[in-house]
Amino acid sequence: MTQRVEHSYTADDIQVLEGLEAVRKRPGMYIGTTSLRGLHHLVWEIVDNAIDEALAGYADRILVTVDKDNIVTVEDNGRGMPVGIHEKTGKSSVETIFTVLHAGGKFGGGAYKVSGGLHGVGASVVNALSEWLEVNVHLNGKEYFIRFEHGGHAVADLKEIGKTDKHGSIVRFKADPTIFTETLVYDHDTLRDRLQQLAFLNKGISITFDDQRFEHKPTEYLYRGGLKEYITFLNKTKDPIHTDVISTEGESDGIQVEVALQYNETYMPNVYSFCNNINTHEGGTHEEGFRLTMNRILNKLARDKNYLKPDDDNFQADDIREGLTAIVSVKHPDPQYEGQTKTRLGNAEVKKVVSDLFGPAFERYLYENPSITKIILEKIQMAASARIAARKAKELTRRKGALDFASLPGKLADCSNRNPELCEIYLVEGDSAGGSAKSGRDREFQAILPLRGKVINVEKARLTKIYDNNEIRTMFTAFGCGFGEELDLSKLRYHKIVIMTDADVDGAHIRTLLLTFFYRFLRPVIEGGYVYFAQPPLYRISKNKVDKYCYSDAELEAAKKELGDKFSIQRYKGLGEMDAQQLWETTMDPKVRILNQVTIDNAMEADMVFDMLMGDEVEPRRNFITENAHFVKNLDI
Ligand code: TTJ
Repeated sequence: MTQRVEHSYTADDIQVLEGLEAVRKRPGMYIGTTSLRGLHHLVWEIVDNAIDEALAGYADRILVTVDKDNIVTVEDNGRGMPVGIHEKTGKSSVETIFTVLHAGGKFGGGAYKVSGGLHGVGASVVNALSEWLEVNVHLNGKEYFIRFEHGGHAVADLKEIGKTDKHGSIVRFKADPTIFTETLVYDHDTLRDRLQQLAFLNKGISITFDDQRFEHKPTEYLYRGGLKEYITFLNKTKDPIHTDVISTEGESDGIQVEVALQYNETYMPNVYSFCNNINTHEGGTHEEGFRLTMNRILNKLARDKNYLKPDDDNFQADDIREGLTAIVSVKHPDPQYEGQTKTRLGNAEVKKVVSDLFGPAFERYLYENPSITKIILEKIQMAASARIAARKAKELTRRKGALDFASLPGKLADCSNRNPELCEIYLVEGDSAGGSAKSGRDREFQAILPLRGKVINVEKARLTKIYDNNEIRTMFTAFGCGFGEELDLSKLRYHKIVIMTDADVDGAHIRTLLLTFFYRFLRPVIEGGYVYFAQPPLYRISKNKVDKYCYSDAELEAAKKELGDKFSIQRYKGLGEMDAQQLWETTMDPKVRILNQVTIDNAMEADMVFDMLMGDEVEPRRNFITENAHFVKNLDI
């Protein structure tokens, strides 16, 4: 469908060029950043167009390829982009799609654009930021081709290049190195995870990922069960307490709603929401509609079935969420996003639509499945009693002054400086390494907290037990910033919290247990960039009484070459093998040490990693621990 417009051909043509120039001048305005994340945006924008064609009902297969030179190809088996001359520009419609900002939506053929990407900014942005981009269209028995170079300029008009019996669109592009100066190398896991997620969120669409930089075969993601399969996937490492995934879908006022949920044995809620395939991290009206409906129906049932006595207060939202894995996904023709990161859905009407579609279906399911209802209500009842007990325990803890600094157990060797910006606290595995760290540190600004034994797995323990745990309490007290809803970052006593563990599997395990704890109780502390991993050396290589420490195998190899013959190598297995002086010189001295800052780019991803780590499956955990670098980005040396 084209639109009638009154611009003249020439005027529009100028506007076109200005448009793409503007994108190249200020890429950040269109893709947020030109870092790795921005690079991936290019892929998502193109993929979203293919998803739209599939959601419109014309395509069911999408193939995404990354070749050895990081050239990306996205192919769908849809109708094929329109090839006729576009009234407004006088150029082919394909060329118009890739050279006019915001042109995408006008080719939707009546179907609205639902997928996320750059919120519809369009394929032209990708073209503008590519060294070159090529499009092949298979349509009505013919194949067409066009190529753009140097930031979006068509080399020639769209041209018929042969016959075909296929239909669909193929886009290939090479990101422009003068724009993406940081890196042109796509991250395999980022692409894979998002493509898999898109397949979960859009049931029946086959999405194949072919990463030719690696030796493995292409992977096809195809989920006919959609969100139901997504929930099963999320609960894979946990024990569900009922076998069915409860799900519903429907449409009202042009808004599509899908909900799926299942309770598991754990105590942690995992509720995710999406609008138009975008993860709405900050929630919004769809999540509210879901939560209120859950609360209303489960409280009503609990009263009817006498789980709540007439005098009892209603179950709280937190009781109902314990161990709940749920996904709410809506598709909306005109989404309004709010919040700090524009990931909260604001459309007020969505709350009622979700509630009207999900409520009756959920209620019917529970009435038809009384045994499952019983399991769920018993779990919620347990959560409520645990909450009441935990509140008492917390009050008691507070009354005893356990969170006051004065009551700190003797284990913490604090620093003398009181300016949090300058202060660091080392969480050290084991008493012996703790001892070395205490002697080796600069006590002016470095505090040491030795951790005894295994850190409690907060995913697997009830709140009472967590609050009762000595290491946890000492950490809360030492950090000083409180936790959960009462967390106040301005009270954080150290702006660097450094996790220092052995460079072995046990050390990695302790690290992940600590991260889980931070993630669940002190997330803003991670988000604020205050958490780091220390990196002890793996080797010491010595020659003529001169020592050199190596932090990786590559460094060791380089050092061997440099030193020529006759040297001795010591491999460090644990922090305990180093004396205080060595520990300072290699791992704690700000002048030489390597600190890896912990980041959470994507809360959901991190959460799933935690689930995997904390779950009972040994194999994925071992794999993760060996590749652990995922979490962290190398920061200051
Ligand atoms: C629009 O209405 C007429 C028939 O084609 C419709 C359309 O836009 N189809 C379409 C676009 N299919 N696939 C695309 C597409 C695919 C990729 C990979 C990238 C882009 C920018 C568009």
